[in-house]
Amino acid sequence: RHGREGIAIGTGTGRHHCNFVPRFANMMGTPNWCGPGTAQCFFPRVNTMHMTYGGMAWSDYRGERMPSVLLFWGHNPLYSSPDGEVGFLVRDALRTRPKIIVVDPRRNQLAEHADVFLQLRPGTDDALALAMLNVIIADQSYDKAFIDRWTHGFDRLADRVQGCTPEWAEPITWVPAEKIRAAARLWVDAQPGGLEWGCAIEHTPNTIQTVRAISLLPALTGQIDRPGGWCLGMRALAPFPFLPEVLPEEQKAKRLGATEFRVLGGAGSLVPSAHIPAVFKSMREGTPYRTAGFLVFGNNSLSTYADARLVKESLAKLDFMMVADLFMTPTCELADVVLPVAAWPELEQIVAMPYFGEDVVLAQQPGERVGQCRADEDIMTDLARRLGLPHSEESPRDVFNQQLAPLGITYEELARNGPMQIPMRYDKFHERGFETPTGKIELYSTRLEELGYDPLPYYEEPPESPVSTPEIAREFPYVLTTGARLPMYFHSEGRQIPKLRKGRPEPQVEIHPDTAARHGIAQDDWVRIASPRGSILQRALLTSKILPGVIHCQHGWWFPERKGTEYGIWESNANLLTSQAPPYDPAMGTYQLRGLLCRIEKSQAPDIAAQTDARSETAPAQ
Ligand SMILES: Nc1nc2c(c(=O)[nH]1)N[C@H]1C(S)=C(S)[C@@H](COP(=O)(O)OP(=O)(O)OC[C@H]3O[C@@H](n4cnc5c(=O)[nH]c(N)nc54)[C@H](O)[C@@H]3O)O[C@H]1N2
Ligand SMILES: Nc1nc2c(c(=O)[nH]1)N[C@H]1C(S)=C(S)[C@@H](COP(=O)(O)OP(=O)(O)OC[C@H]3O[C@@H](n4cnc5c(=O)[nH]c(N)nc54)[C@H](O)[C@@H]3O)O[C@H]1N2
Ligand SMILES: [Mo]
Repeated sequence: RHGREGIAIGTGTGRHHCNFVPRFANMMGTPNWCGPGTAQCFFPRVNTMHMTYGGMAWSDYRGERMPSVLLFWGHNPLYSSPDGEVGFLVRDALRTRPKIIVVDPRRNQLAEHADVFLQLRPGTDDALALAMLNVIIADQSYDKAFIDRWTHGFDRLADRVQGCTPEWAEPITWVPAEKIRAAARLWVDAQPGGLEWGCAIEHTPNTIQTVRAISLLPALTGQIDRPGGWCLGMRALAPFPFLPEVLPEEQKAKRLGATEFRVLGGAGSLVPSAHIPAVFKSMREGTPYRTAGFLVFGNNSLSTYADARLVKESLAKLDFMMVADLFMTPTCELADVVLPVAAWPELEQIVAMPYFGEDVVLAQQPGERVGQCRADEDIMTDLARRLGLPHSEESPRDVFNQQLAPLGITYEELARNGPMQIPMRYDKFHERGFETPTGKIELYSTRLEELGYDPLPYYEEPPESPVSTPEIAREFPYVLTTGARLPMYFHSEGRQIPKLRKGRPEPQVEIHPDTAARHGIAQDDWVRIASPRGSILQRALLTSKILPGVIHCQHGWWFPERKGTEYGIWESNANLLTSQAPPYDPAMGTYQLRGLLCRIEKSQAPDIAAQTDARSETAPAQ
């Protein structure tokens, strides 16, 4: 009734089936697949790197030598282990005692060992990166031969960052100018170096330019695709068959938000997706057309999208909602149909690391499967077959074999033979250049220019901050960051597992002891954290590891043990403090999850008994 575009396909992050979701959307004929990570996680790095370097680059931990310096930027792979540079490789690298630079508002365990620790105000990473570029260019310590031969637009970059001195950046970032200089010089002097960056730089409305600025630091030292440097992957697999070619042009043109955010949903994107706020608006308001159905494969929407109340209001307007998940979540409770899925050890898949690099490939094989659960890939395949969609004759196994074709091996053979490690080759760009329009590393991005965006990185103050909104800051004086990862939980997943829950039974907010004292807050007190949008309760964790002007609260909290259908999702959920409203990153459509404003006060404990009684009548049969 509402056209194919009236069905949105949702997903979460980092699970086996994530690539199958945009593939399924293309087969369905809907341009609108989305997830809380498409504009906020990894895709900004992937798309930026393809425009700048022609592919993803990774620190060289498996080659001829380890890096001599590691730059950890808003990233703690020892806990988070994401996107392919898995934590144990980082641990191996750390054992060889490289120099360490850490950029983080919190002194995390990497920062404890750092040679230079840049403790910055959340959301100002762009200014800091520009200042480091400024130092290297002013010092003339860059690799001139490499720059001349293999990069495009150096002079224009030099012009752009000329005024971005460490003294300029100090009041913006709260990092002393001398430390910025020291970091830039250590980065150059200790080469070869690896860059490790995380999603903190993708949680602001200046995401693309922040990622761009940081990505240029390795280019200036020329240790690209060299032993111990920042290396392009071996790309052992054929590109995943997302099937963009089966989505008709007139359907592509209907992708929500794609005309405006062309690095998210248009020509600048490797895997184009819809703009989240536009999808929810289409559910709520029916503009520019109505999204009436939502098929969700593994996402707790009420937890991980910004502005959880608006998300609920939007989902309530749907005609039909399906959620496939491992657990009954608050989001599943809103669905018409819930499909129980198989967990990763219950199914077969290809694991290739690092993502978009593929130096190691293995066949993950299922153990036992419990109950009636099915793999997401099988659910999508069966739906496609019932609907007679294009390519539905291909099984997940067929897709794996297509991916493995360049290796001359089938899934069965790979499963039998064990993991394949593709030996590292260096200087791969000497053969064909970099896969960018100029064949060089584009310090000046001709792709961004062509798409109508600034081809050079710039600083932009976060839209809600002590600087840009001093009137809000009078009432909400602290800078808020959310969601630094915990080892025992994956986002909102895992709180029903007692062994994991024991490690962090309750949500915690990190506050500097001096700040806490000012509000009469003691360790383990309940604290009300309020932003201009709402407030939540978490318990105080007093720590001098966080800047006194910064508050960090955990994300992903709900309480599976509570009766009733909402499981306390409105109590401690960080995304009651965030917003889906503009401004967004002009290219990627990213909204703000870190670097907002908040205030804190001591609170009573939450009244759980009252909640339970009020809702127990509507409790589902478990
Ligand atoms: N155990 C576990 N592992 C996970 C996840 C999980 O939930 N649990 N999630 C997965 C996913 S999807 C992702 S994206 C990755 C994320 O993992 P990472 O990229 O490592 O990111 P985070 O752990 O979110 O944050 C890393 C650091 O960023 C800092 N930070 C906060 N705000 C800012 C800021 O404004 N600027 C800078 N420079 N730093 C800031 C935090 O203090 C923290 O120390 O982890 C993945 N792995
Ligand atoms: N405030 C704030 N919000 C954030 C972040 C933050 O740092 N701060 N981080 C953002 C980032 S980087 C990301 S990537 C997103 C992550 O957001 P999501 O990936 O949506 O995270 P979850 O809420 O854990 O939702 C995933 C759901 O998938 C289920 N699941 C697990 N495995 C499978 C499976 O194999 N199949 C299916 N069908 N379901 C499965 C889990 O039980 C869980 O309910 O959150 C974003 N939201
Ligand atoms: Mo993420």
